Amino acid sequence: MTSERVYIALGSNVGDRAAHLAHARARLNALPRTRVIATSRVEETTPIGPVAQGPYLNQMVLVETSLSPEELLAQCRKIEAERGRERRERWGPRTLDLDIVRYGSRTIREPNLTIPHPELPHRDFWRREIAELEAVSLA
Ligand code: A4P
Ligand code: MG
Repeated sequence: MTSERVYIALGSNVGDRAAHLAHARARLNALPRTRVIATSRVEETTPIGPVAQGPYLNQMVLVETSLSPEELLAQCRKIEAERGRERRERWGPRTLDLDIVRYGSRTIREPNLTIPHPELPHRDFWRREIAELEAVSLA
């Protein structure tokens, strides 16, 4: 089965932010037919969007997987739930968020899944983190 390179963005701004990110990295690496190839630096970032909230820790993870995009999304939702993620308002504070930013070179436009992630052009820290991972993974 062929596998694809997928960039997953981690974000947290509630509770023990570093521990939430560590949980996500470990769980992604333990998923079936999936392994973590490289991780970017963890960055503290100013919250984006209309909601007043605390600063985020953000990190990009590069995985190789043969899970389908839909299977991977379901796993990401499960990992978020394990850290007590509650969905109240869009762009509101969260213990743990996993966004699939890129999935190989695919373009997906489904009601519950848009790839590349539509915020990619607007988030400098994501683009910086991806550039960091591309440098590592091509070396
Ligand atoms: N969904 C669609 N496409 C995707 C994708 N590529 N990856 C759907 C993951 N999910 C995707 O997500 C809502 C629905 O989006 C999911 O059910 C899935 O089917 P959600 O996580 O429940 O809601 P959300 O996170 O509030 O919305 P969204 O649009 O994912 O927002 P973002 O982009 O995650 O923004 N500031 C800083 N500094 N750092 C941050 O990381 N994040 C946000 C949240 C706001 N401000 C931030 C940060
Ligand atoms: Mg999200």
